[in-house]
Amino acid sequence: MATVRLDQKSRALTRAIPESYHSALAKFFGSGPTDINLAREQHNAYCKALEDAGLEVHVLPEDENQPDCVFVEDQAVIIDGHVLLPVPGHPSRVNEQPPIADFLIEKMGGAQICRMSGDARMDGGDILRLGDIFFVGRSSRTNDGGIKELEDLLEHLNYELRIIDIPDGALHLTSIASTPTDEIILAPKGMLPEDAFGELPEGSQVCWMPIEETYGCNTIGLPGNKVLVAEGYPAVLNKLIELNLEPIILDVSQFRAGDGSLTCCSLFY
Ligand code: CIR
Repeated sequence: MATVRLDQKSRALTRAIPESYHSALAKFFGSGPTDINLAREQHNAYCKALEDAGLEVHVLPEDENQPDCVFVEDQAVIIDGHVLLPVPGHPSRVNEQPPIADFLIEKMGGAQICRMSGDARMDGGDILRLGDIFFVGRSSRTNDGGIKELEDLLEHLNYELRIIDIPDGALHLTSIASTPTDEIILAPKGMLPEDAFGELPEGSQVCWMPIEETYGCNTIGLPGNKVLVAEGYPAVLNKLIELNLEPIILDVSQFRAGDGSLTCCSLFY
């Protein structure tokens, strides 16, 4: 989940992997999961890494009728205690949302909940936060109606929203960029125009990574300078070390096989 600041990451919601995960949607990074036991091992290691970093982690049960249900990031947009429940951009993923919504409503007592409606569509994976600036990907999953609803919420909260057109070869904005800290954006050089993120506040910067390491640009910054990073992306790893962060490397090959990245598997609430 890329919509909370570092200091707001204390509780994470994740969801277990069903046997049906082998039928997850896959046409960008992956060609479909091949090993459900390995996927589950990798997911357990992911949850443990979050716990080891001091977070309280809740794992919702899997739903065999929802092959993509592990990718909870797409089902809710949580900003400063407000929850926007989007209409997911792919029809096969719509029924993943109710248990996630129920959990958030119960745990975030008093949170303001908005439900997207009509033709608006959005996957939470299209939203990225850098301090007080939000970026949204206009993608095959997120349309102008969805962006308008996010814009209304952010206007109410006094935050700026910048729109980024996602190239055809990518699923979501967070598939190609992340904010390992509240001042740094990691993104692959050549995938987006150099001015895609616009002018950033003093002290903030985009770190452009080699395009072959696009998948590695999805990281999760955690309190205490820790950052989760996928195994196999040396330039990204070196950049994180150069930034004085403490990388925690995870093998997420079976997330990738289902087009998912690190951020896709958690919601910080
Ligand atoms: C999908 O295509 O919807 C899933 N197989 C992958 C979702 C990944 N989520 C994300 O990037 N936020």
